[in-house]
Amino acid sequence: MPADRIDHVPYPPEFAARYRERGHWRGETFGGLLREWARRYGDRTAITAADGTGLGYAELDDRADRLAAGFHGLGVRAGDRVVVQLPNVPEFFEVVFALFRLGALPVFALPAHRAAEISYFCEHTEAVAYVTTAVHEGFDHRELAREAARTVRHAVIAGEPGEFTALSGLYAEPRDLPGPEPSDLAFLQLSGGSTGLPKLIPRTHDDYIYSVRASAEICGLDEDSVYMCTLPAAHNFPLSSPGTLGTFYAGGRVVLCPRPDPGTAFALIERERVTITGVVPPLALVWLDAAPRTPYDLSSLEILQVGGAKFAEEAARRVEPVLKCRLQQVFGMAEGLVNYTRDDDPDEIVTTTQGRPISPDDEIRVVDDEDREVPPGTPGHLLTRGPYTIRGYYRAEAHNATAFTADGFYRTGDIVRVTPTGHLVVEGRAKDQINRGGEKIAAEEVENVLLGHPAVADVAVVGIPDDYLGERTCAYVIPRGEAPRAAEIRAFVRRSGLAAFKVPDRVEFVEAFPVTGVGKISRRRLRAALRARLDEPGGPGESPGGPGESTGGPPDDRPAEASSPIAPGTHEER
Ligand code: OOB
Repeated sequence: MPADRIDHVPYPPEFAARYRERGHWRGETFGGLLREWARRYGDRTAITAADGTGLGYAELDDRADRLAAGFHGLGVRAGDRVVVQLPNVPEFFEVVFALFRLGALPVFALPAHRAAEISYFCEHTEAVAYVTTAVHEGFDHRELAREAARTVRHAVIAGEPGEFTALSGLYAEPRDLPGPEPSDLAFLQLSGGSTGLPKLIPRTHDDYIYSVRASAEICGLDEDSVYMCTLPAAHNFPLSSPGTLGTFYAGGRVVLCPRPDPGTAFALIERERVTITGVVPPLALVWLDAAPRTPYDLSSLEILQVGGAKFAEEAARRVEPVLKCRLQQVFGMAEGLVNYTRDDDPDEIVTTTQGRPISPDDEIRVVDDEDREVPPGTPGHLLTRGPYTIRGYYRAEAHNATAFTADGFYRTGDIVRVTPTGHLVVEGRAKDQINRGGEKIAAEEVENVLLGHPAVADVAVVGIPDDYLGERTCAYVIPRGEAPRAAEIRAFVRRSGLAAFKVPDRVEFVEAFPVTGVGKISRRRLRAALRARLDEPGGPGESPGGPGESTGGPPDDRPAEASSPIAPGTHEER
């Protein structure tokens, strides 16, 4: 197998043995778990859709079986990849569990992804099928299906199928299917990425089930828990921290929230007596603003989880008094490691730290630029290894050589410090990724698109500080000849088929980049130099090229269109 075709870098046998010995890995699969939940929880409601329709555990189990048979009938087999792009609807879980049962691997696309991302996932994983919805938030996903159909054998549509296969027609007579092993891959999750092409994260049944079970325990979920899935269901945070899967594990009920705006979300919290949900920081800010004058009764809410990006301490302090519920900070990553503040942590810890790891077997190293451990309490690069953290990305051998240490630690790209209590505080980031309110954008991916514009001689995309989103994106462009309009630059990114959240919020035209030296300068250094400029007094408002260096292209500071993969619609609230 060529080096870049390695699907899964397995856990070394001595680690796997240890994780089994300690009871973390219990030899379970998601397909098997659903069967057990159906036996144990039977007719109890597993999922309540936005329209109030309920789906019981036994029913979910049965529908997953029927759908597994249907996918099998289409020729989908164990190990095959299937790109799944569904919004927060019950079918998401039916499809995903059907694929788990077959041993086929869902590739978790987000509803905001567009042709560029979807085509890439289909091609890179050599997917056999693409499952999506007909129309979502005004966008016709069958257009994406038309593109995907060039590489996948089947496009399956929830809703009006057009020329494609209708999901509703796939439910067939259940049949006996062998199913995967616990150590097999369960699915491919998406990485926020810091390089040109998004990376895929291979997770096994063993490792993911451990993180789900332990998360459910840490968050105190039980049969009375009502978890509202507010963020897109496919994202790691609402999927497993403890998320929908953790809620199923505990026998609770999942409520699917179609949009996260306070009007929709608060109404559902009242109607369904929601006890716990998870949001990204900008959404928490919107909810904090709206809560004091909402007509809805939010008193059932016991825990508000906030994660995906740094939650400002000042906002963190407002959660309990305003929403009358406990705050839980969650610092996690689809690659594995998840940290939570705990119920019995003092308020000061809950508001000022991003929590501590799930597992006693999560290994944390904080190092300097030369990989030497820094003294306790000093900020440094966070490296981690453990029972649910991957050892390598999917088919990305060259990238894996730098993303992991020789002894298997994942380089998170986050700068953290560890408090004397063992909690982590996220101090910054050392990766070329922009965290736009929880939405992750690889600078290089957007730059590569912009370099294809005829009027762009060079470009660097960086995050600029923003009170609401934490960061917004700014493309610094050296024009070729006369500077085009900023709106044209943004429209170009949109037309390229990238998700709308990757469209730069702001475009600045400069004559030169603020770096010294001759020859080709690495883009990484360039971005670092631009970021350093932004941190100087004067901040982001100043031209990074310094006085006189900006060509002062047409001022255009309108934000990108309202969209977000993990907090859709939050922009409309402001
Ligand atoms: C979650 O997962 P991803 O894969 O979208 O992003 C991971 C990255 C982290 O490496 C870090 O840079 C950032 O997102 N991040 C945070 C954070 N939570 C995530 N930075 C500061 N403070 C936090 N609380 O975002 C994710 C996965 C599972 C649970 C929660 C979040």
